[in-house]
Amino acid sequence: MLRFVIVCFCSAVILSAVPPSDRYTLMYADEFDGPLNMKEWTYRTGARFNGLNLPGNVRTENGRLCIDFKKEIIGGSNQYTCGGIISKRIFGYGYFETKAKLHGKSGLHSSFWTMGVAGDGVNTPKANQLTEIDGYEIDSIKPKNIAFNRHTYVGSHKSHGHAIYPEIDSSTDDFTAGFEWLPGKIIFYINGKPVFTNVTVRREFYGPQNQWFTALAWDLGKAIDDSALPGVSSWDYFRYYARDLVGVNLAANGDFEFNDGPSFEKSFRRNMQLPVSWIEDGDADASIVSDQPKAFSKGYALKHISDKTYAVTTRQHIPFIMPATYRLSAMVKSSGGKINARMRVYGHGGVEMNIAVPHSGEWQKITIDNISVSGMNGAMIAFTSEAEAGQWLAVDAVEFVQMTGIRSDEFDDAVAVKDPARIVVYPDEPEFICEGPWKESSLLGYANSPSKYLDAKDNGSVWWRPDIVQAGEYRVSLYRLGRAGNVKAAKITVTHDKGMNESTLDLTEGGNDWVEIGVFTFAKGTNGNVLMKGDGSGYLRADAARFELIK
Ligand SMILES: [Ca+2]
Ligand SMILES: [Ca+2]
Ligand SMILES: [Ca+2]
Repeated sequence: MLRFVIVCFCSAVILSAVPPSDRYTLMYADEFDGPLNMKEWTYRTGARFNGLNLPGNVRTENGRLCIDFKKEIIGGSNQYTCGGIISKRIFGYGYFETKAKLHGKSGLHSSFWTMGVAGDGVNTPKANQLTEIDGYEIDSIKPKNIAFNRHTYVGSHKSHGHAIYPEIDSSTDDFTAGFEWLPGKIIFYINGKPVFTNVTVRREFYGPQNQWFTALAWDLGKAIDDSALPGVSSWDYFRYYARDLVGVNLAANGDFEFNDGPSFEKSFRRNMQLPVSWIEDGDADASIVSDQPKAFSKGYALKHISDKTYAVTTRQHIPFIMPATYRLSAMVKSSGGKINARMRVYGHGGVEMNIAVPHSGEWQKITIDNISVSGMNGAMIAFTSEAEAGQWLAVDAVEFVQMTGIRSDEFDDAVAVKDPARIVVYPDEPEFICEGPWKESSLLGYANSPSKYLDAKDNGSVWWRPDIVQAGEYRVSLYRLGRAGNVKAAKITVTHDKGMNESTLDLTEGGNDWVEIGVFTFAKGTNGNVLMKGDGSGYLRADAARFELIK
């Protein structure tokens, strides 16, 4: 159920944490009053680890979701049974919270977590398993070990930072658990207190995911304590809050990169017919992820093409965003001919807005500005083509960005939205050019991006060469990863509109900090650059360069 209400956190529920800041607005809540709403949830089913997930083990009682843990005779043999529910809706950046009291004798793994599942292809995408955020996982044999984690599933499965909070017993009293999912970081809360932060790298795989409440029989190699059965884990509510995210790209997989990649393991190779995080209508076979023509960003783009006359839409719902003004943009290319293609936004509380995709053999940016999102349903963004056989459209770098609202500087640079007056060149971008055997470092640089390093004796160099859109005076800064084993005096050469400027930068000093190199005039284009070379012994470390227009 959707509730557009201010919730009163009365003193009777002392443990009910309020959101981490007053910027948050409640967007969705299920208080688990009355029978479980099967329009909103599906059951987890099937055998996993030591248990059989059964819908019959899921119930509501006294305003709580209860999952029973039993040992019972099924099909003539003794089995442990348990259960879980998965939301039909998907939830993205925001604050997720529940209150729980869990089974406390050995054998049950109770979790509050988010992870994408295969959707129905109508309301949610068929391919959408990008990330998993474990608001907590608790093994009842150790009810005081509240574990947090984040996983990614694109390309291969990776776990990024398991942590344990050991301060409370999850089985004796209700406790609240929440997490803020923000660009660049996830902050986990217990009883309203931030207890762990998981840093995500810039441009982490992003897309709204499904919410799970599960209790799974799992012996972890120890005996399950049958004497404590039947047991139960229970949850009082699920609440989800959104906040202003001005400047953040909220499109899921707007670069169409999550289907495949050169280093991806075969088992995680995706079906190129199903663009991850997108939904297809009409002649779905005409909507694919492709590396032909060459993508605008990285390796792949969306392509509409068929050997028959076709009509197809590739769309995504951006749910639970703050009412504000948004901008939709994309890079596009098309074959020309009679193809009739449009970029569209609808379902945002106003009449549909759309723009024709021009016929162009070069990548062109198209934009729909001043999209006023009202109400709580978010917005649908879509690309629709009607074309003859052989005619095609390509789309890449889709951005849906909040333009009005409360700004925050804590993550503006963590996202891919380009501001021509504030250019940041990162080591994973084509404007960062290195020569020599540079390696990717595990040291995270600016906006949690991996940095690069090189042994100075290998005589390498690096250029940051921004594409200047607006000529003018720019303050140039380098993000320094100062470490004791680095080069003492790295040589910096700035090539600008009036000549060259040489200086040195001490890479043994500072920590993770911006260092101003100077103010220089740059003409439009890519003639201006910053060059860094090593001198002496130690490591040369390179990360982001920033060019801020000052006049
Ligand atoms: Ca409740
Ligand atoms: Ca791309
Ligand atoms: Ca398709």
